[in-house]
Amino acid sequence: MIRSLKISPLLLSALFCSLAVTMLPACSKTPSNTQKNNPPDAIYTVKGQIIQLPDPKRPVLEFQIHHEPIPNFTGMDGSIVQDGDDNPVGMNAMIMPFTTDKNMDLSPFKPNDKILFTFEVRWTTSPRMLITAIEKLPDNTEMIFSRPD
Ligand SMILES: [Cu+2]
Repeated sequence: MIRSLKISPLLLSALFCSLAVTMLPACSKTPSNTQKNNPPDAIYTVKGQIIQLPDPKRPVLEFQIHHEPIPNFTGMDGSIVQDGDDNPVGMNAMIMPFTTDKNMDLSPFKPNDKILFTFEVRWTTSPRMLITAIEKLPDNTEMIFSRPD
């Protein structure tokens, strides 16, 4: 079964930016100081909606984001994650916890905000999913949380 993936121009440019980030550090808005000597396995830029903000006073509260599908998401082995029918699908839209750099100011953000964010993946060290850039999108930004058939 083959699914066609409709990718919005914004997401496409975001994906291109995430590719460029690996070659051009200047593209990254908030370089992570703590991870300088520990290059990520992958970097993605994706749209999402804030479900829950972290609270420094209550570490149990994670930063949770409902992110759009990430069709080029690769697993630990470096290949695009497949579904049960061996089709490369990457990562479906889901609500997922992320870590942010301690220096990142999240005060402008609130639950339900639509955002464009960049995160780094490190499979063998922590944090596994580290957000390095985040920006607020207009409230009327269209979000796609289901995979087109
Ligand atoms: Cu996810």
